[in-house]
Amino acid sequence: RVTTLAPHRWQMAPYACQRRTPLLHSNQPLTEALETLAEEAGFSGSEGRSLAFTRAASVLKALPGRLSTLEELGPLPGIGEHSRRVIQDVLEDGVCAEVERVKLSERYQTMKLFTKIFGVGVRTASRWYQEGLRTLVDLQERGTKLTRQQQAGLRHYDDLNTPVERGEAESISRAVQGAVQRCLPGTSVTLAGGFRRGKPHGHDVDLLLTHPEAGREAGLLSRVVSWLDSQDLILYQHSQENSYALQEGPEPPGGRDVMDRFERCFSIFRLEVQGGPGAARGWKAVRVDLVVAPISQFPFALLGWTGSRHFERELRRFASHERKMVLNSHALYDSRRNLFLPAVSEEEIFQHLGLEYVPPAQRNT
Ligand code: DGT
Ligand code: MG
Repeated sequence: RVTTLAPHRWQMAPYACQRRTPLLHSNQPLTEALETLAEEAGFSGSEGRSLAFTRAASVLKALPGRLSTLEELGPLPGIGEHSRRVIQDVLEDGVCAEVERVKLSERYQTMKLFTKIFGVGVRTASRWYQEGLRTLVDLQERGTKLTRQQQAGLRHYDDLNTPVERGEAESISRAVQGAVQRCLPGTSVTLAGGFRRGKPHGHDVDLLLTHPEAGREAGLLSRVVSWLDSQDLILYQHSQENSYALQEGPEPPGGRDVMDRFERCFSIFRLEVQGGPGAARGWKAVRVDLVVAPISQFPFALLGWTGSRHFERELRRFASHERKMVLNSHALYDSRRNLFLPAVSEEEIFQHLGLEYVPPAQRNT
């Protein structure tokens, strides 16, 4: 008896927050190509196009095996025509000419160089590019006006663009732990961001602080930062006060960036090191974000600061489009019933949303 096998087709849930996406996957060359185009689109201010490439890459990261032909993709959600062409090129030739062109283009390379400066976003980088600036030396020689943050970013450029190892992140976490125990015993320090998702290295260290008694955390950050500073552990910092008032109700998604409303410190730490690039001087500059959350908002803050960025975006999109709920790093609001849905854990937030729980290690979309 002869059976013809139908070509294999992958199945996939439409939202990235409904899928499990491990750190390591089998389609690296494809996702790298798509993410380069996503980055390039972001540099040109084409947010929609950037998102389309990011979505396509995210689908491929969740595939359980290596894609060998375009046909296997079938009608998978979230992969548009342009992304399919890129995938086909890479599958057939190992590279995609469009991606290679982008990578070699002066604009892309310059934008990458400038946006890697702490405190420089796409808009500033783009303006500098238009003004004819091309190198870091150009910035200095032409007397470009820089904020205090950008000056620090430029001063520590090489260190800040050297990956932070997990051991280094843990050592910084311990130093902050020591500081909070002096300032407010009982405060917990949680390593969030990529490290919580199991990444072996990252671009910064994201630390979440909270205290089990509501209200005790007020004013904590400035005391912690002063103490760390007195120990010569801080090379740069600027803090922002808590500007979130629950009474106001959450803002609609896609509006202002609501994740930035916690009491928060953007800093550069001076980390003592034995080996690596800073070994000769004995220390290395590391980007650290300290965020203070009141205990009632902690599960939302933890979920919001664990990432990935695309996972977060998809969670909020799912909440809004599928559940008429507004999710941010402070709260979850049900617009149909006009009420906030409290939670004491990340699991409970997923339950409120009617989503299967996705552990941090599977949020690498
Ligand atoms: P990394 O540090 O490059 O290894 O990777 P991640 O995943 O740790 O990325 P990171 O540190 O930029 O951000 C971690 C999560 O925290 C991310 O999913 C979103 C949230 N987050 C961090 N900074 C901001 C911010 O300024 N605004 C908003 N809305 N969210 C942020
Ligand atoms: Mg991070």
